[in-house]
Amino acid sequence: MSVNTLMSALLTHQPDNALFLNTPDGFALEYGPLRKRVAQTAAHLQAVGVKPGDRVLCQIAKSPEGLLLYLATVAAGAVFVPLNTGYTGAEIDYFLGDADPTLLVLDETTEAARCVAERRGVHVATPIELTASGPEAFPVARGGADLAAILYTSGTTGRSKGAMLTHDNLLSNAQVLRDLWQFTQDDSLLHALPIFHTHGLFVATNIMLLAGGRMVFLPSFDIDAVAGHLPECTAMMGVPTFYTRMLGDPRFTRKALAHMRVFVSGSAPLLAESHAGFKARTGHAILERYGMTETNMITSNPYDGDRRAGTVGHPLPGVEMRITAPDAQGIGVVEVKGPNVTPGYWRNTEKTAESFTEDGWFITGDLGQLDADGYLSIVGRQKDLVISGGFNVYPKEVEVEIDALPGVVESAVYGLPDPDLGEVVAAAIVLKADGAMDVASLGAALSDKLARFKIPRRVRVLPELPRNTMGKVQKAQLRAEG
Ligand code: MCA
Ligand code: AMP
Repeated sequence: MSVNTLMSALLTHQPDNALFLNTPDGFALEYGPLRKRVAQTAAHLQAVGVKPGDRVLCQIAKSPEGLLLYLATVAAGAVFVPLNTGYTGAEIDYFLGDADPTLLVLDETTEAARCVAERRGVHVATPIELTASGPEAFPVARGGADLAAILYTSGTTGRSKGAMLTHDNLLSNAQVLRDLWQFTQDDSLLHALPIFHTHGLFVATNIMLLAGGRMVFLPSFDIDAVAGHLPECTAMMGVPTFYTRMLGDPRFTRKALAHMRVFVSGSAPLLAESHAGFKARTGHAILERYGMTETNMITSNPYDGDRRAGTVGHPLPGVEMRITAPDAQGIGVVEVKGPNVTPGYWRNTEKTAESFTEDGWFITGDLGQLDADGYLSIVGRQKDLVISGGFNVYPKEVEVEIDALPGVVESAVYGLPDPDLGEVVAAAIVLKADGAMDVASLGAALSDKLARFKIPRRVRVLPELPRNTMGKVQKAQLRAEG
């Protein structure tokens, strides 16, 4: 009999197994009730017309219901498409058009949202409606090559692309990471990441569901809540900002964290000094790994063995990695092949073709270098990208919006180092005569177009942009000038 590949693996634990979820407001769910609620939610999805292969587009706050919706969508044979909660109406409209969903899930279904969605023939519902008790549906059979999710990532041309992720992509990566990082049902993960990205949704959640462990599910990274709940946890996963904030707080001592098994970092570079500082303060060597939405996780530092600061470790078992066209220092583009890699971008054969080599390797756009022991370091990026607190911002997308503003001739958007977020978005703008622009006025002008995290926090007005002889804007020079 055919099975639902991902759900058959994730929802196998005994009904009385350790708590699956536990939120600060006391919400608790064990594996038995979880299975039942997933089946009930899948039935609601089917009742509103969601069929196998259909997309379910969601923009919802982090909650246990959000997680049920992910699992139920996959159980119904459909494709989960979560969106950053910061996206504006204009951004959502683009995703509605591109993802072409059957159902849009919003925390509050305002009249305006219903009108926009219904004009496109899309049903609108809330997570509460969809996760209410009712009849149960059996998981719909889905094979490993079927889609489980589409995650949007911005592109260098300014338009977001939907990375398609199959059941096999997600399951293979979660199995490898569970084993490598030795997660078991005795683990309790402090989960403070959002669940609309790979890190919080797939790396954290799929691993814990596979292991049959417990999660303390915080709505966001609140340092007091983290300090309060870490004593009942064994593991934590986070972006580097989590660890720099913990280092700035005297409560996270060696004694307070002595019971912890592992701290994992990823999504953005962890500074070697943060790694060393955390080790000196707490005795824990943070385990840094590297991945991408399109590839899931690619490399990891060892669980047993030397976790080297400033490196992202070795390729995961079953994942092939190579560095193409290395220069004299061995620096080249990281390329990947394996069961973890996306089959391509949703309804975008052109971008899919551009992202793979002729012999089938996915081109990450990251510049890497291997040391003598095969540890990879990400030393730069070929792609024009800013990573702010773990959120990716593609400068082109912001430049297009700034350039469209009245009074603007042109702009260049780039990243500047920031002690808290790693990088922040900055803009250099050339104005028509007599214009003026600062952070506040630019923020106000872009507020209904771009999510807050994409809006420049530093703005400079220049008479012209620095260009090389080829006419290319010199972003390195802008960065150096601050
Ligand atoms: C929030 N704001 C931000 C960011 N987050 N601005 C720039 N960069 C950010 N990352 C803005 C809000 O819009 C708001 O703006 C103001 O900052 C305060 O919001 P608040 O929610 O209080 O922010 P915070 O607590 O400071 O949040 C920072 C954070 C959070 C904890 C680092 O951004 C976070 O949880 N990031 C994790 C991202 C993540 O999961 N990435 C994984 C991607 P205003 O005041 O103007 O309204 S997956 C991935 O990259 C790959 C696959 C991988 O390898 O994992
Ligand atoms: P995303 O588009 O959100 O999937 O982000 C993927 C990108 O984040 C990668 O291509 C890298 O540039 C970056 N990234 C993820 N993890 C790390 C890490 N540990 N160190 C450096 N960069 C990272």
